[in-house]
Amino acid sequence: MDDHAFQIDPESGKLVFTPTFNVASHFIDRHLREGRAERVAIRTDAGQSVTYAQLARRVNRCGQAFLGLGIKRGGRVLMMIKDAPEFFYVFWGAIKAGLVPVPINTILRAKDYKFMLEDSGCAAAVYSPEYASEVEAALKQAAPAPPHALRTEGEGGTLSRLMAQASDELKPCPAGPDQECFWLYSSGSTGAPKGTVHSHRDMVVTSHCFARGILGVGPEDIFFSAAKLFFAYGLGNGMYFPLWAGGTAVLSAARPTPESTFAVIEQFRPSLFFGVPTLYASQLASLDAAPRDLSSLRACVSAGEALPADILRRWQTHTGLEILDGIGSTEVLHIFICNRPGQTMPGSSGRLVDGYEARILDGNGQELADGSAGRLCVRGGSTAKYYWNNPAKTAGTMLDDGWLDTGDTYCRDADGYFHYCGRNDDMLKVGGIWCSPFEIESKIIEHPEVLEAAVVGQSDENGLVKPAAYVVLKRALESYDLLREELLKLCKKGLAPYKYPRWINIVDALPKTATGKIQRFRLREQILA
Ligand code: 3UK
Repeated sequence: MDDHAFQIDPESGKLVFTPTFNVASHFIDRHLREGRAERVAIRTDAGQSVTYAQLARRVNRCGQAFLGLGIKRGGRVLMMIKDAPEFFYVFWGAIKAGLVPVPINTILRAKDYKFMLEDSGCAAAVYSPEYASEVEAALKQAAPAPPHALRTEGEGGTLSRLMAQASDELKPCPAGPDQECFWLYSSGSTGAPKGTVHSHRDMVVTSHCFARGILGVGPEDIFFSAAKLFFAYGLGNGMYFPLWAGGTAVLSAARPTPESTFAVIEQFRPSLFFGVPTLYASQLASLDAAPRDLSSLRACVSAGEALPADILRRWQTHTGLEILDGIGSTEVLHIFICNRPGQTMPGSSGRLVDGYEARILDGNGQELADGSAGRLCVRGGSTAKYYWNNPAKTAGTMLDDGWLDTGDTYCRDADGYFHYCGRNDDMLKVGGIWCSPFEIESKIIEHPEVLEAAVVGQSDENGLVKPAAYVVLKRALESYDLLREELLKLCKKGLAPYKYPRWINIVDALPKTATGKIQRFRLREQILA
């Protein structure tokens, strides 16, 4: 075998990589060798279209631009970039040049970016001009500030200008299948995100196991992911699955609403659509009002949080299509348990994806029989090796022999279907994105009238979890309407937009431990009672 290649071992079905392996060669350069140079790799709703040949040259230019800045091998490149072709250039250009791209959620606030700029010790931060105000505020506060900060385009010394001056040739930096390739930040229950370190092999494994194994992707497929590229789910759906298949990625930088997503589907006629449950729920409400043309789709996928059975059933009635619900995580990189086409069980996350193993453990680490709920642990070829700079969290999550603790409680039935039973921590998924109750509580107690606060998940009318706040005040007030308004304003201004509490309840006291720690699980029990 030439370098940068892999084979499937006919006996074990496992992927066997050449010792020298830079994943950019497979996802980017292979298409030129295989005669796809003039095929369209990317289309955008801003009217752009990029062929595989153009993509390969721009990836090289971008890698060369980073090397030209003097960024050394292994240097992190933080990416606050919208869903647009530049995202591809930066991500793959960095990897091909031996650097480590770190895509970051683009709807965060300056304080979040400051943390990641400092925690990653990045060599460069690259951002779309749209996010300049939060990112540049963070760049001013960060200590130390990264040596290089670049807007992708627009005024001043931008990446697009450096790319225009750079060579369009670049040899892949020799790496290995198990060498560090890219990071994704995963949120923690105290609000401090953890840099999750992935290797060169990991995108190959998820593409092979999930995109090929479950979806059967091929070069004719057109992919549209409403989940953005910065999210591990969207990174696969909207970028590296299409590149794996030699298909076309359709990108939209717009906020995913029923109108914006349906408009993209009608215009670009994708064969595969990827969303989160919250979006499917709002798309259904819009379909009730007016039908849309979804005839191009052959499969719809949902992940990020549990898909309520009722949403799946209503979607089937309206569109004649299934939604394949699957659970993935930043640590595993993509979906490892999933419903298969023609075999969906509404309300279940489906069965194991081939290539992954799962165990459900009790509190003592003993494996449980089918039908009992416990901690879900998973093993497979795409799991992250460690969290950056966080040996304690690494030891708690990445267990012996390659097993990973998902932090979820699951129950497997006799037919091998997995049923989600909740989180082992207090973290919430809102619209598929992590939300730390601690972070929202900290914001609420900034208000001078507030003594203490607790935030828990509560189901809305679609059965989807949203944050609910329980607030104890320092003194009684005549009316609570103004206070509720002020608290909402405080949260909407200081937190990422999806994190504000949808309900604010004023209460006399909160359930606590003897040591004074708020017991969110007891609060949840009290609400259900
Ligand atoms: C929860 C689900 C029930 C679960 C992700 C697809 O969501 C992704 O990654 P994150 O790191 O979160 C992981 C956690 O989210 N979850 C995800 N999907 C489901 N719970 N049903 C589901 N279908 O708590 C899990 O531990 O943000 C999803 C692909 C890649 C991903 N990173």
